Amino acid sequence: MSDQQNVYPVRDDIAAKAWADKATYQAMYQQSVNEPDTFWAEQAKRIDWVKAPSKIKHTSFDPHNVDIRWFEDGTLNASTNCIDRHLEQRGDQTAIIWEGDDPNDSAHITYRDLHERTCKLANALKELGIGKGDVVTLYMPMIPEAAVAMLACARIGAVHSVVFGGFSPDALAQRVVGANSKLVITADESVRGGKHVPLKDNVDAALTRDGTEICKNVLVVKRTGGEIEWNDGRDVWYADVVDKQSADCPAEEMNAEDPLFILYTSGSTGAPKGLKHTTGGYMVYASLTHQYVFDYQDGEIYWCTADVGWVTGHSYIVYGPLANGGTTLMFEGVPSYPTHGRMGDIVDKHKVNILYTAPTAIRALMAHGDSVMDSSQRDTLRILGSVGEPINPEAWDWFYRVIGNSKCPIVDTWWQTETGGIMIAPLPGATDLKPGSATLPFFGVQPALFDSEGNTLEGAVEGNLVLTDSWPGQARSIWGDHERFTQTYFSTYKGVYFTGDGCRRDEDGYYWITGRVDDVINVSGHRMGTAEIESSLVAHDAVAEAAVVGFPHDIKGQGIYIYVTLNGDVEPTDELKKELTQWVRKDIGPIASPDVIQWAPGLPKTRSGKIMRRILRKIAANECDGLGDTSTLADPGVVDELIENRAVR
Ligand code: 6R9
Repeated sequence: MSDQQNVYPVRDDIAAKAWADKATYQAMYQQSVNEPDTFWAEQAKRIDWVKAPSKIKHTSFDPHNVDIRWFEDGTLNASTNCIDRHLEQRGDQTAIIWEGDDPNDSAHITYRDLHERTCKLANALKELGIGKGDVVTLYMPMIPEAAVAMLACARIGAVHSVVFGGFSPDALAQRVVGANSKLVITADESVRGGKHVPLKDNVDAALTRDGTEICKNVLVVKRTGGEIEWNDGRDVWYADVVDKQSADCPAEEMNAEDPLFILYTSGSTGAPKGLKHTTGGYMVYASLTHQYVFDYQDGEIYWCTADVGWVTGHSYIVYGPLANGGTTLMFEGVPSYPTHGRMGDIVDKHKVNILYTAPTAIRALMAHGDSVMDSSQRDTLRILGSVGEPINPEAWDWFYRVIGNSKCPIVDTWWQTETGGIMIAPLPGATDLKPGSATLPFFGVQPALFDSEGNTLEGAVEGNLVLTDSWPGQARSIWGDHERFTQTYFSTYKGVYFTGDGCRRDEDGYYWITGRVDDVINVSGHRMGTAEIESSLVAHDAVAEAAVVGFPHDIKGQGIYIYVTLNGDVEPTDELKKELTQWVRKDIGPIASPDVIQWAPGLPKTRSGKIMRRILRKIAANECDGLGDTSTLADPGVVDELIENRAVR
């Protein structure tokens, strides 16, 4: 089908009251790229500054000197922007709706409550010796305290580093050490789908690892009352230290370029890297994108289903919606519990207007048929959003038709941990939709497609997606390793930011993300480096060598396919496959669970010893006919062996 046949024009009812129609988008976009200083000086006014910036854009992508600064002489505080400035007008408005894992559990937290809770925790953090510039690690369930903790850190100028609660003790330890973190905030247990996850036990295990002595305290929220070990002198109950504090805590005046948070993400090589996001540009960008991309209108109920452990949770559960004085819903559980109708039920229960979720969640529900949404009406919905991976047209259609009752535009939002906020996406009142396309760039975003030699490709074409100039939400560095930041993003193509994604542009200038072109895989919207999983496997005694690739998976988007070469004397048994599966889960976390393990007596390598992943990807995808050129292989025979014994799915 040609792209032209499947177009969903902007709806009149949406355009009539939207923040931007077609002409507004065009005018604002043109100004944002032609006169960035003028455009962003104006947009910066949406944020309350202690001292308004006079310098706007100061950025260089030159690989000899990558230097990214926005609003550099401005000062502000992120937490007052998310809370205090709303108190007068909307102190009694709900800031956070919390929906527990159990459908009978929910809570409404007003802006006034949020202020009190944030100030008390901020004072408690000070009592624990945390101050400006210190890094606090958050390893938390999806409970209001997670948002409060982020805001409390921001209030006193501490830098938060949220680690997804599904990561293993080792992964957590690595991030505590990497960020030199003095405090971990956690809960006794988290609850998801009726099951308890032992967060505190995981923290205990993590803090036995080398280098974690830097961490002096563990602040523990009592979520379930489940049994936990207690380490006197290190562990502190949240209520014990927070409840007694004053509800007043002056906010630290931060420079626009002071760090707001670190967030670890996977790349194609090496250990996960902690991206550094700063305060001023990030806040301007998170709030502007949240308003325009979701067309957020005053009083609307907005629900992003992400976890706060991912960048989507940072920008679009916490900072964006709260900076805009919105009502943001935070869900503790999973869409399949207690029934597959839960997502629709929550929409009805809380009268949700905007629903932002991930293709993998949609596909998982879709697999149960249209009737999974029978328990709900969902007629409050106005706008739908998708993020995390390409959305296939079938899932798009189901999302549109079944969840959105064929009346809600879908904003397919392409962006990354590194970009801080949404980069390519439709605006509901301005952009005609094409299922599967993230459509057009947001204000200030200048995409280009490059071939592998670094030539710019014009017109309707496919290539590697780069961004030719900076935007305010961009990560400034990798924590403690600016050289790696430069190497990773600015050295493949000189003078531009390389995204790692492949992309097609059609005749209307619409962008269609095709997926990663590096060794990063995307499993259920979670980013993982194949190298991380490989290094976990080779640490097992039985394993001589391992190669990990992604393969197409109906629900997860990509699954994890592992080729393992065993040490000479080891028997390849099903028991051992189970053991290796457990090994990886334990080492990295359940999100890295292998889907398929194939024994590989040999791996296809070039004569210089490089594993030919291109071939392994084809075999894993069952595309054995088009293997392409194998003549550079040191031993072409291993390929036949792998094809013959490939795992049949
Ligand atoms: C926000 C987030 C980033 C990678 C990115 C790309 C993929 C995200 C997408 C998408 C196609 C979309 N991705 N959104 N691909 N269409 N709408 O997901 O950040 O976890 O860092 O992942 O996810 O491959 O490079 P992060």
